[in-house]
Amino acid sequence: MKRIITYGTFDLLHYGHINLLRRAKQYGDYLVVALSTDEFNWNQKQKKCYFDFEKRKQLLEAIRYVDLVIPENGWEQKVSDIIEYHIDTFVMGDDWAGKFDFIEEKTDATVIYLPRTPEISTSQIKQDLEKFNK
Ligand code: C2G
Repeated sequence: MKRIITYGTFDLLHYGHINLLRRAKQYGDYLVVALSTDEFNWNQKQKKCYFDFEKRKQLLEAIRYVDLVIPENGWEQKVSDIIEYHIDTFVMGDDWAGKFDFIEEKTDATVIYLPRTPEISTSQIKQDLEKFNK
């Protein structure tokens, strides 16, 4: 069984996230999503989520490509996650290109960066909604 992992906030879940998850799943049979906790988002990513962790987790668990959702509590857990969950492939959108190459030195996992879906983002949705409601 080929196992994949990816990380993210996935707030205001949109088709860009789904595109990433669908393509990530193509690298194997079992996709683990490490979902950023509310504390991690706020303390380390300066992101205030619209949906809290439990709601974002519920949404991700409803996606056919996702097999397991685990919490992402910090930047440093990736290597131990990959070992603990016997991950073969680590996948991220290419806005992270190069940032996680160290994983290939520290684990047997392959690192893949996939092109982002260009025109959509959570911040874009929030900006558009503000405009619509003016
Ligand atoms: N993504 C994408 N296309 C978009 C928006 C997002 O492919 N239009 C991808 C991102 O590249 C990322 C994943 O979807 O791989 C989740 O995006 P975010 O929720 O914004 O995740 P991020 O804040 O980048 O957190 O430790 C890593 C971090 O947790 C990643």
